Amino acid sequence: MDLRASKKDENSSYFSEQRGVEMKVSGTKSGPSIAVLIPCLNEESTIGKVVADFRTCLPNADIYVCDNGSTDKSAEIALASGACLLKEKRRGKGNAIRRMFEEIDSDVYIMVDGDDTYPAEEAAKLIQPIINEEADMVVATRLEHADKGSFTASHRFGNKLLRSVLNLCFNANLSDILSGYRVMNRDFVKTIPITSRGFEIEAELTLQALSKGFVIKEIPAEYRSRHKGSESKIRTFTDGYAILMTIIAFTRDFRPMFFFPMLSLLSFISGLIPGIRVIKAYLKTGQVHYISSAILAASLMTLSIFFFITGFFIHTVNRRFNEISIMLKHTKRQ
Ligand SMILES: Nc1nc2c(ncn2[C@@H]2O[C@H](COP(=O)(O)OP(=O)(O)OP(=O)(O)O)[C@@H](O)[C@H]2O)c(=O)[nH]1
Ligand SMILES: [Mg+2]
Repeated sequence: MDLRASKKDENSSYFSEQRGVEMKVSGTKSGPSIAVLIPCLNEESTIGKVVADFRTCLPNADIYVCDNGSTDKSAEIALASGACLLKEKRRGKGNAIRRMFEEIDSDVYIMVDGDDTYPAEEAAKLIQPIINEEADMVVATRLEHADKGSFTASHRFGNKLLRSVLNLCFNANLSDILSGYRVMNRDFVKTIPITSRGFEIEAELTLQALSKGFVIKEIPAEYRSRHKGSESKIRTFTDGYAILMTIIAFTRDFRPMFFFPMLSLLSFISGLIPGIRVIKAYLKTGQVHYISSAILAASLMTLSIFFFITGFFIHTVNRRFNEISIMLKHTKRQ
């Protein structure tokens, strides 16, 4: 479905009335079409500037704002600034991004926050690796060029912790897994099944890319502090926990030969602790003493074997799925 040229359908909540601004059809003469996707919740103080900045820096791009529940004037300001507005019933940033991925048709997708923390001027350099087909997703990494005050101490710590867990689980070396400023190609956007509802979306995009073999390129970019009076929507612990659970779920499903042997090892060591004295007593006396310790140790050892075997099963199932998806791609191309 192509939202570049016209209103989607009669029942759609997509608004094309742009108050005097004609909707542009990008990618006709001068190369690939570009869509800027902006999730927005109560950002009336900045959304107009973000849309205007992207219109200046990328005059041929189509700009979309997805609002799902703003109680301020964000939606009106976005429309007045020349953006196309999508309304989404389900709350959460992840739902807003998924809606835009589903509905918008383009060659290149830029995802950026509506709080004016990411400069539009950096977009040109972020797009290049996608245009040159060097990467499927370019991530603007913030930690090198972050303004003082743009990260709270807890956010910086959480960022590093989650990044380290993800890098360990996926044998990766990424420096920012939670950046909201990304450029993606059509193949990536249209083939990954997004399931995140909230702030796990950025981590999920990275995890989807890693688990499906898409190429990620990181480029350092400036990260500014929020404007005075505008409020962060992220809840450090609740959202941090949801992101951690997303990383763990992806590791379980896509790195089973790392996840399950780890559980197996943990179970084995836990079984060894009560088991040692049972074995020692048995070697001394030839009889099984400490019955409860023996039962506990045997159960944990059995669990350890069970985890190990589960890893193999899931690995085999994944292999078959990989083969099927490669075969489907081949069939599509023919
Ligand atoms: N549509 C939509 N957008 C959201 C929702 N929650 C947050 N956003 C937008 O997502 C972007 C990022 O949210 P922020 O609150 O800035 O989160 P953050 O950038 O991770 O955190 P800060 O560093 O504190 O700014 C902003 O443009 C928000 O308006 C939501 O439920 N729906
Ligand atoms: Mg922000």
